[in-house]
Amino acid sequence: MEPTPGTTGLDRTLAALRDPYRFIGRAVDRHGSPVVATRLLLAPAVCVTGAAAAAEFQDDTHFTRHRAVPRRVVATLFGRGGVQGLDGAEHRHRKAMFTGLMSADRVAELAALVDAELLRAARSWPVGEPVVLYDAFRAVLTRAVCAWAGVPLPTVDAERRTRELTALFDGAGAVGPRHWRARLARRAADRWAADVIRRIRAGRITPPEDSAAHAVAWHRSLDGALLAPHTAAVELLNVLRPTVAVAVYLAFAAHALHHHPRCARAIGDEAAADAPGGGYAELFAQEVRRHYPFFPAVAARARHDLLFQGHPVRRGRRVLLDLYGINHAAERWGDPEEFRPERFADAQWDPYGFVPQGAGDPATGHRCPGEPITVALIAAVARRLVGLRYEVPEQDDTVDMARLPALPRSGCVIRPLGPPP
Ligand code: HEM
Ligand code: MYR
Repeated sequence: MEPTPGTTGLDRTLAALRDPYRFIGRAVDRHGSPVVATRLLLAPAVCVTGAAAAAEFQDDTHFTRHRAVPRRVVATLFGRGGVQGLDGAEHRHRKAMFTGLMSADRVAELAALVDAELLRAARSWPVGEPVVLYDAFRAVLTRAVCAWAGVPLPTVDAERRTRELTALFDGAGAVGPRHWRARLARRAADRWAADVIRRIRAGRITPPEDSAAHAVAWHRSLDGALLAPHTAAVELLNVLRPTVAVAVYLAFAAHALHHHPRCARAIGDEAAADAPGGGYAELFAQEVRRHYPFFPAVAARARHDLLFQGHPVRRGRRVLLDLYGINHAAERWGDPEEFRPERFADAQWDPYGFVPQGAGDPATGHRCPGEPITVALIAAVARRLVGLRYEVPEQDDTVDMARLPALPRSGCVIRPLGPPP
């Protein structure tokens, strides 16, 4: 047994907030160990990186998600009582409700809805006027995902719901007014979604049987009971919110198309040949998810005193797994800072080595169930964007790595040169 390098004496929360995506990677480099002790949010914590650490982290006999995530993230991003904080049989049962929504047909339907909404939006853009793509994408995704999920969205409410769903993920890791807006948005969104659930159960709205709203409203726990309205609301928002959050990846996709014209040409050629899905646009989507920063790290707590990669970890200690660092590990990716979709053409899928949305198996662990949606939407929007005629005006589109989530500073501004074909 080797002592864990690092120190729990000095609180490092501010340093983590200054550089949230590289904080763990830097600590690991400094100490020359993939397991480093530190202090965050006034409590001792352990930071870990690497595929081997990711595999060990997934073992729920050693780690629990109960109270693993900081309260401020639960009060905004996740909500109380949702799948993210469950363990064991209860977690697997609740998780199946989400994975059940991701059939290839249903994912393709969502991609088609997003594409149609984006085309509709593009038709309304005045030629020559700047459009902030990140903002346009959030509005498009909100409308599309509500339609797809069976959630009524009157036109007058669309802007407000877009703002609330955005605040939930945009302010979770912020400090100050952005964070407080997220807390207010959580309250408003919980009330809205609980009301949708009550109306479904009262028979006042009847979403299609294969929709998310139907699945959540009628889901039964292992004890046979329907979810409490507030819990059901949190789970319905666990479908709506992250789908709107795909706008972050879509902004990065627009950024990549601009900075790597050869990728735009390859996607355009494929679309022109009317090639079926699964081609270059999908490799591009995977590289967007690997290359750009989004979800920095995931958290769990040690169930008991244990050895992690040979280092002692005390019972109850919070352990943070470095998602961003694993996607940028030089040993695995060779040239991690290069944007190169081709690397996915013959990639052997390692569920612990490519972890943009968590590690391991989504059915048994906490890995994100929404990856098929995320990939399909990035690919569909990339295909649509390369078919539009626009110029990219001078702007600061550098990626703000100190922001949570990171974003191109300008939000990616384009100027349409003509109506969509
Ligand atoms: C879990 C990221 C999109 C639904 C997660 C986790 C991450 C993540 C890092 C936690 C993994 C862990 O704890 O080990 C993302 C990112 C997305 C995205 C960056 C891009 C926008 C989606 C979509 C959906 C979704 C589109 C559903 C439509 C969920 C749910 C969980 C989850 C329900 C909780 C799973 C569990 O605790 O078992 N996601 N996600 N996510 N994601 Fe996503
Ligand atoms: C989702 O909505 O579930 C997916 C996208 C959310 C991204 C939010 C990124 C910042 C949150 C910081 C969480 C740190 C947890 C240890």
